[in-house]
Amino acid sequence: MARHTFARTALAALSAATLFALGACSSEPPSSGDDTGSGDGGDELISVGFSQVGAESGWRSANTMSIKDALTEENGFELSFSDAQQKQENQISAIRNYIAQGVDVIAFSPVVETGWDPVLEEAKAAGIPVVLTDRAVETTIEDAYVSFIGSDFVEEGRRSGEWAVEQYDGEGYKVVELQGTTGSAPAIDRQQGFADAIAGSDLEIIDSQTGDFTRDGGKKVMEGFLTAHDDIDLVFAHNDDMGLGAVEAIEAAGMKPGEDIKIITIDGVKDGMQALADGKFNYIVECNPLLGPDLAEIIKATVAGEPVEERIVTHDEAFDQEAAKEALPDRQY
Ligand code: GYE
Repeated sequence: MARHTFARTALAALSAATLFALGACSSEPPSSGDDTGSGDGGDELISVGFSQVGAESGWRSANTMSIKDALTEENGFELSFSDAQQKQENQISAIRNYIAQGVDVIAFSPVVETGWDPVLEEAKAAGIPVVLTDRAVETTIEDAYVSFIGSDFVEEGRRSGEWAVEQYDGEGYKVVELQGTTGSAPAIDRQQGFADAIAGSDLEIIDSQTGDFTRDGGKKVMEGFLTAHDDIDLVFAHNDDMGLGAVEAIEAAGMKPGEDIKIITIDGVKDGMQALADGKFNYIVECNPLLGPDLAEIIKATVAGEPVEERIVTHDEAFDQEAAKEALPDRQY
């Protein structure tokens, strides 16, 4: 299948009004939950098997809602949706089920970067196009997927680090890092981008561990950091949820998050933006979870045999405390 220039409607199409309208019908996805696509190709609907990472964060919930809202019967899709609970083996078996069902298109958000070659090869052999959303894979399979839609995670890490340097360089800040899921593209890339940005400054990462992108994980790891170090100035959390867990741990230790210990996170979901507006976070680099509309377009173009864009990079903003106060009332997720 040819793939070069897909006239990208991009995220300009994701106007607030559109998102709001999509959000309004989110509660009743047509056929979600349990690997039930028909894939018979006998009707007009495009059958899609989507394997989601899990439900680990506010970002993920918004992402799932966006996908289910975009891939509706009304829009021409029959969606089979499965939640892998952050386990690669669950994703691989979901994808194998979709191959066995003979869906028209498989889409997934890979929990980790590596280990996908066999199942990607199987999809290719079955002639089923694959679309990646959100996270990247490392693969040796040629033309393993038609398109990859998602943010530039290295850039998100870099922007977080650049802001930290701008604000705090010269103060000898000690930084702890709450990493996302080990081996996942956003954890690898955000760590890299942040490290690159603070190189040459006097900010120093004194500890770095995974909190698996969950609030609980962030809290537990932060408790450990607070026990091990009495000189933490700044937390860099790879997502809002882990940052919110850190807030709980810092408060429980009798300190003020956002003041005694500064916090920078990535995502920009409502709870994170609220914490920023409340002065408990100091900065958020946004990661846009609303990938459903672009995914729907890419799938339609793929099935129609039209060329599609190989990589669609989502547009992300960044917020300080004042910007969060302004943005909060209109925040959709
Ligand atoms: O930042 C985090 C989620 O892959 C971009 O996964 C996504 C990340 C997001 O759990 O909150």
